[in-house]
Amino acid sequence: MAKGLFITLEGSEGSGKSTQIEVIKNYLLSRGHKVECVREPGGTPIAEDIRALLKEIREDDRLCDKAELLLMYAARAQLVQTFIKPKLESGIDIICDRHDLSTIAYQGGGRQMNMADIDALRQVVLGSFRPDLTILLDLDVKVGMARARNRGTLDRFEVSKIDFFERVRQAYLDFAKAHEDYVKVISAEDPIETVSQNILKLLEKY
Ligand code: Z5A
Repeated sequence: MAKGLFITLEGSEGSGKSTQIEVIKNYLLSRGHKVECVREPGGTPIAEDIRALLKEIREDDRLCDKAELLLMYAARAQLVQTFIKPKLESGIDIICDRHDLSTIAYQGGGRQMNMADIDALRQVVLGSFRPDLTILLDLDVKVGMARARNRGTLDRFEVSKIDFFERVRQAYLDFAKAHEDYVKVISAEDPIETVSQNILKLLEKY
């Protein structure tokens, strides 16, 4: 049996990943694929508990950067081992809202953590496992922040300052440039329908 496709969506906050994931799902379903969607951090009961810890702003304790990084990889290990790999093996396509590139962008770029540490953890958790296709939705940081802020209460990541999100965006673009074979950049500043059409064009080509 053919393996499923592993497609990831990346981008900073408000870039429209959750909005566009349905477009990709419907496209694949229309082509006769079996498809499941998940998000990171999260996607299994244990990984969703870790997600809650990661997003919560606590008055009694502050999550330090190293703990944040380890929790991201703990959640990813659980999701990849118990959900993503078995589904792909059984021929089901997986579309994942964020994956390992988010760690490179947020913990590597945003938090300016040591990339060698991140690479070492990736090796332990993922080895050579990587997406077949990553769609990076890129947009001006201020536009993304305004979209996210329209939704109300901010989580532990969303309260970050603009220079944090500028570093995240730059790390994303740098990685995309160095991995053009599977990371494709699409502007997320256009209207929702235009972004969807550009994603569909990319999938047709792919
Ligand atoms: N994180 C990390 O640090 N390291 C890691 O390794 C991983 C994650 C895996 C997860 O939060 C946080 O974890 C994330 C990074 C960190 N934090 N940040 N910031 P999340 O999953 O809750 O948040 P998110 O991934 O950033 O999702 P989001 O803010 O909901 O963004 P989105 O899914 O990309 O956007 P959306 O919900 O589809 O759209 C947001 C709004 O914009 C909504 O009202 C839409 O209708 C609107 N929208 C979308 N597209 C458009 C266009 N084209 N025009 C106008 N309006 C639009």
